[in-house]
Amino acid sequence: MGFPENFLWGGAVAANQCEGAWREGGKGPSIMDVLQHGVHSLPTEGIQPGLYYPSHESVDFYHRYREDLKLMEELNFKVFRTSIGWSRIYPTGMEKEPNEEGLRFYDNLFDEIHSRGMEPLVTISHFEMPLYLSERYNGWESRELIPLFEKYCRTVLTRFGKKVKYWLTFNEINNVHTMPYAAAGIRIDRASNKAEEQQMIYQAAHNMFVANAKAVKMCHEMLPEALMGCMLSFSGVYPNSSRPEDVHATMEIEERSYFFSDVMMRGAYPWYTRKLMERQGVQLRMEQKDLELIRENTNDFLSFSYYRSTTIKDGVMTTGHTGGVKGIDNPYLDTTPWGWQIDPTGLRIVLEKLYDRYGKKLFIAENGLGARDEVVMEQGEKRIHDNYRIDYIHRHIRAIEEAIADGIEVMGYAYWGPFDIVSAGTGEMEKRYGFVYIDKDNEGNGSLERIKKDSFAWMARLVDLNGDWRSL
Ligand code: BGP
Repeated sequence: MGFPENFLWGGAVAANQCEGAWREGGKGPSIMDVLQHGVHSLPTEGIQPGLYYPSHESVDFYHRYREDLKLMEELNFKVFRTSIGWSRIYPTGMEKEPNEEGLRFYDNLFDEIHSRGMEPLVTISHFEMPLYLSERYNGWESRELIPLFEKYCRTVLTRFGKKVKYWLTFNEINNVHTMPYAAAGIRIDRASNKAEEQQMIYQAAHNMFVANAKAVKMCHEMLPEALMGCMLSFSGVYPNSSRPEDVHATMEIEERSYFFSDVMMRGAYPWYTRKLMERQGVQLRMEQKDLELIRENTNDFLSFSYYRSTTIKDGVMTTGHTGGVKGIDNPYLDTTPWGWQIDPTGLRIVLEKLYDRYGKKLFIAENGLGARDEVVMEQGEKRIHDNYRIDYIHRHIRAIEEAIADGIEVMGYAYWGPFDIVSAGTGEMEKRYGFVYIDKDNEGNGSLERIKKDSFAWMARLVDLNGDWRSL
């Protein structure tokens, strides 16, 4: 038992959920800047005066990253995952030349990450794109985005190639189905019927697959030492009963996600999606070379987020959330106030299934507990007693350790939201994941003060022990 010597312990955030400074440094508005209540809400028509948009200030990482990364160093992290805001580099996506100030920001950020003893793991597009691209082209539904993304990738790979070894193309690409605006910049609310909606979704996915393959190719040609991973959301899904219909419905739900990783890891459209598209009347517009490109440029590793599990009952509608698909509650599991069921063994199962399916290295790019934390005053000091978070991590770490003991190659574990950030799902601040509390509420009030929670010292020690929880 135990974790490999070079295991990458760390934390993960996304630019739009922590940076703020939405109009500074030459940045253009991004799709997240017009959302008030997270990825399931509809964007407002442009930025409306007087309305509150959580991404505009977020937790001000843009100005406070040095302070925050110092805390990450104290946690003994080896890796820090963040994303590049596309609209910091190309404010509308259309410019011929990149915005130097945006590039400089990430130059400094990546330097700081290194100087704090961590490797950056960089998502090229984490639930965002320049707003202009969504409005003009309906996001990834249009093929026009492929060369624009290629240009953006070439810029960041050229500029940061020496500083960044680990790359991811799109965050949770399989959420194009359930949160199409955030994941692909498409407005399915503008589709006139279900068939049109499905057409948009699959077309966007196809264009993103081509863009992903081009990014992989570019990375391999330009940076032979670097790795380009893909990133999906994989929650655990179980049949609600042993009824064969429930088992089959579960399989179909899993295939909705496997579709994405099959294309990017195996390099071909799986048979089950071809059939599904045919039945839904989807006709993909593609170019001759697309399939060859996809076949020849598969990702180097598979990263994924895992928060919880759910159960599937045939005939009962499922919904999609940031934590993955949601069906019926499992009576054997505890549930958070946000309805997420805590299931460490589910993580072990997902790791085994993914390794079995692809046989390539896995990276846990997100895992964590969103909870309502309370600040209490003790001997004149602000304290946050978050034992529930310690318990959650402890149990998930043990599950990962067991999977590693089974022979699965896990590259690392990035805890989601190591300091409190804006929730992607709802736009709230009060759904907190951090080891560091940030004083800000759902309406945007607060001093932005950073306060260590009890879990901070525990996590720092766990990482220092390379995950040896027995010695804690
Ligand atoms: C994932 C996203 C993240 C993140 C996380 C937690 O789906 O990749 O951006 O926020 O879920 O979700 P939430 O913020 O809704 O609690």
